[in-house]
Parts: sequence; structure tokens; C-alpha cells
Amino acid sequence: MRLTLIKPNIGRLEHSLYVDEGRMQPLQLGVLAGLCPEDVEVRLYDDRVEPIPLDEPTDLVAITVETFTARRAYELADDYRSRGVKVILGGMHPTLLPEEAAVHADALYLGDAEERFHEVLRDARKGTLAPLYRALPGPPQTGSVPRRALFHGKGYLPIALAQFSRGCKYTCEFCAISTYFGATHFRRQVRELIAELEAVSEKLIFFVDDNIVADREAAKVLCRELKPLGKRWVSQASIDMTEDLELMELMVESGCLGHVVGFESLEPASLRSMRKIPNLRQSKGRYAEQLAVIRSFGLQLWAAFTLGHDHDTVDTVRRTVEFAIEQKFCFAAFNLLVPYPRTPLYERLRREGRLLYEGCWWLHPEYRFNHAPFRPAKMSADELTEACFEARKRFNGLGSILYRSLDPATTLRSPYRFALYWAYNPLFRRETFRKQGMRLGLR
Ligand code: B12
Ligand code: SF4
Repeated sequence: MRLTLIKPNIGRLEHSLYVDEGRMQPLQLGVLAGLCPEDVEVRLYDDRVEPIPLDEPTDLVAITVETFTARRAYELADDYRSRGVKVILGGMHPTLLPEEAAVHADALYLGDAEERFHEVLRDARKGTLAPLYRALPGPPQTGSVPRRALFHGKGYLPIALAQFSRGCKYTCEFCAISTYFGATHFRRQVRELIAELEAVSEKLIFFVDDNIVADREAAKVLCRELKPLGKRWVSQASIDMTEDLELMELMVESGCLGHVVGFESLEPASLRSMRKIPNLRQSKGRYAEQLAVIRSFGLQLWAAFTLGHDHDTVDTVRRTVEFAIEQKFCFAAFNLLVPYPRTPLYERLRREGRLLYEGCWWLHPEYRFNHAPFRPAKMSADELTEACFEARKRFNGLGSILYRSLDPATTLRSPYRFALYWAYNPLFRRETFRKQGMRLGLR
């Protein structure tokens, strides 16, 4: 049997697909391939970098879909189906909006692949694909290893993606994770993960866990087991990790360089209304205590902000970027608050009549990447879009990059960290400008 796995692009610049120079390995496709028996001939195509050979013979096409890639994923699915090829769609977006995705697929897979993907393969072989496979989220990759050989030659960043856990115990209003995982944090067998990493050639690992410190004791066990591998690693973590100094120490000893940390907002009122529990203990919106702890351990941060909450103004956005520069964050994402389907935020904005693009921005032909898809409370949608773009420009300006690099506590701590900073800051700067305002899909 021949299986074709596809990672769709987000959209286009002028008339051709955007080529993401900072692309990372599509771990979910590696996991799907790892679940296939040896006699399944698997091919992987990444729409972010190569043309999809629609006429290549195949028995089943499996496409992973996120909300931002839905429009392009449906185009590809329609193209294949018009040639008589069977298509199955899975991933975050079809799981949240199956009724929409079903129009473009022969079969839908809702939830994690680990539980029932073998049934899909069995049915596809027999020609009896069911219209719907519904699986529950659970611990990742029990007994299976991603097929990383499929990633070779596609120009991915030299960082291996891996996962220890999935989901998060918190329920922030805007986050699709709690909708998908039901506020549960699922962990993998540490021994299996370590065995997988021993076979990985990359020195730097990105654990794509939604919140690797959601269970601090489990994170400590992981750190102890990671230490002998001598790898360097980064992940995503909530800022309340700073309450546990033993955990901080173990992370650093095991090779952790830093984390993506969701600061979201400097406005305490916004943090309360979005239910960002791990951030609520900080006072006056300055995160001073937590940042002092992080700096004392020398961790480099990728600070993530969501802008456009009901208490935010244009001035909030300006203060946020000043704060990010002042703190010399290694990287920062000034994300617009985006109402992803089925999140509490989406439902609230819908009830309040504040969604733009007929409530379906991800398929709307006029919607553009990084534009506000809703009416903020204290500014216009255009003002929010503009303020976020200004923030990105300011943070990624050459003066800011140079200023932020001169930080003895973090970036100047070792030549490796300094090199990493200078390898990725110019790249992210270029991508920030290129992506702004791109249209979704190709057609
Ligand atoms: C790593 C990551 C990134 C990396 C990119 C990784 C890459 N390979 O390119 C970076 C940091 C660059 C990134 C960027 C962005 N990301 Co991101 N990212 C993630 C993260 C944390 C992990 C994804 C992952 O690899 N998981 C591990 C794999 C194994 O699991 P999985 O993808 O869930 O797949 C499993 C199941 O869903 C299912 N499955 C998936 N696809 C399919 C297909 C079939 C056919 C089947 C049968 C099953 C199946 O089986 C898999 C195994 O169980 C997720 C959070 C999450 N938990 O999903 C967010 C997430 C996917 N990202 C998100 C967003 C919004 C973005 C950005 C748009 C942010 C921005 N504003 O720029 C960008 C652009 C994304 C893009 N498409 O290019 C959102 C998407 C929300 C949504 N409703 O779609 C998520 C869910 C985060 C969140 N908190 O909401 N991201
Ligand atoms: S802490 Fe992070 S991953 Fe957890 S629900 Fe909030 S935003 Fe999502």
C-alpha cells in the first residue's frame, strides 16, 4: 500500500506559495509514518518547500490540518479527490470543526493518531475507509518512534522535534489546547523517549510539549534521564516553573537553554479575564520576580504575547514591546489574539457579535495573516493589526537585535548561546516581514 503524507502551507505571497525559510520538521507526519507497518510505502511532501506531485500514484493521502492551513489543505484535498484519490484529514482543525472538514475528505480522523490509525490503514487496504475515525487524546507515541528519515533533504532547521507530553492542565480562554485535550496533561514513558533521542543525530532538541512543566515532578524525572545524553534542549513552559528552584536547576543541568514562555499580557486585568492562572501570581504586570529567577539560571526566553484582549489599548502594545526589549528577550512573538474555532474566546466573541470575516476568517478570501479577525474592545481591528506589526518591526529592528544580544546573564553566557542568537534573530526578522499580510491558501 502507498501512503502520501502532506504538511500544507499557510498561504501565498503574490501568486506563489510562501517558502518558509525557518521551517521545522513536521513531527506529526513522522509519527503517522512511525505507526505504519513496514509494507506501507510512505512518502512525505511538505507544501512549505516543494511542489506536491498530485499525479503520483498513491492509495491514500493523509493531510494534517491546523486552522491557519485549513484553506490550503482543502485545496489540496479537493485536487486529489478530483483525480479519484482517497483523502483523510486529521489534526487540530478537523478535530475542532469536523463538519467543515468533512466536505473536503473521504474520511476524517479526530484526535490523536496513536489510538486508531492502524484501523485507517486496514480499512484503506480493503477499500472500506469509514467516513469518521474518532480517537481520544492520550499519552503520545506509546511503543512507536517517528520515522525521521523522511525529513532528510527538505531543508529543515537543524533542530530535532520530539515530545514528552501533550496538553496542559490550565484553561486559558483563547487556547485551542485545552479545547482539544480537555485540560489534561498526558505524559509519555520517559524510557521510550530517551531511547528515541539516543538515535537522533541533532544536538539541539525542541520538545513541542504545550507546557513541559505542567507536572513538575514528571519534568524532574525527565531532566534526570536527559542529563547523560549531553543534548541541548528548549521547550514551552509556564512561568510558574520559577516557584520550584530544584526543577530550574535540574533543567539547566540537563541541557535546557530556555523556553517559549507565554507572558500574554502586561495588564493584570487581561490576565484575569483570559484565565491565565500561572501568570496571575505576579504583581503589577511586570513579572519582575519570575524574570529574576529565570535570569539567575541563565535561561534564554522566547517570550510570547497575545495582544488585543479587552483591556488592551494601542499603548499596551507599545509598552509590551518596550518591556520585551528592556528584558533583552532572545526572541519574542507579538501575536494578535486569534479566536480559534471552538475555543471559549471564539464563542464569546461570536455571542458579542465581534467576529469579522463572517466568523470564518480561516477560509475567508479577504483575510490576511497577522490581521485582526475580530473587533477589539478598546481600539479598531486595523489599529490592533498595525500596532502588532509595529511591535514586531521594533523588536526585530537591527538596533534592538544588537542591544538584546549584549546580555551577560543569558546570551553572552557561552559562545554556543551567542551563536544561536545570531543564527536565528536575523532569520526570524526576515520571516516576520515576509509573512505579514500574506493571503491564506493558493487560490
Ligand atoms: C511545534 C509547534 C509549532 C512550531 C512549528 C512546528 C512545525 N513542524 O512546523 C512553530 C513554533 C514554528 C509553530 C508555529 C505556529 N503555530 Co504552532 N504549534 C506547535 C505545537 C506546540 C506542537 C505541534 C506538534 O508537532 N505536535 C506533535 C505532533 C505529533 O502532534 P499533533 O500535531 O497534535 O498531531 C497529532 C494529532 O493531532 C493527530 N494528527 C495530526 N494530523 C493528523 C493527520 C491525520 C491524517 C491523522 C490520521 C492524524 C493526525 O495525530 C498526531 C499524533 O497524535 C502545537 C500545539 C499542539 N499540541 O498541537 C502548536 C499549534 C499547532 N500551533 C498553533 C499556531 C497558531 C501556530 C502559528 C500560526 C502561530 C503564529 N501566530 O505564527 C504558527 C504557524 C503554524 C504553521 N502552520 O506554519 C496552534 C494551532 C491552533 C489551531 N487551531 O490550529 C497550536 C495548536 C498551538 C495552540 N496553543 O493553539 N508551531
Ligand atoms: S498555559 Fe499555555 S498551553 Fe496551557 S492552556 Fe494556557 S495558553 Fe494553553
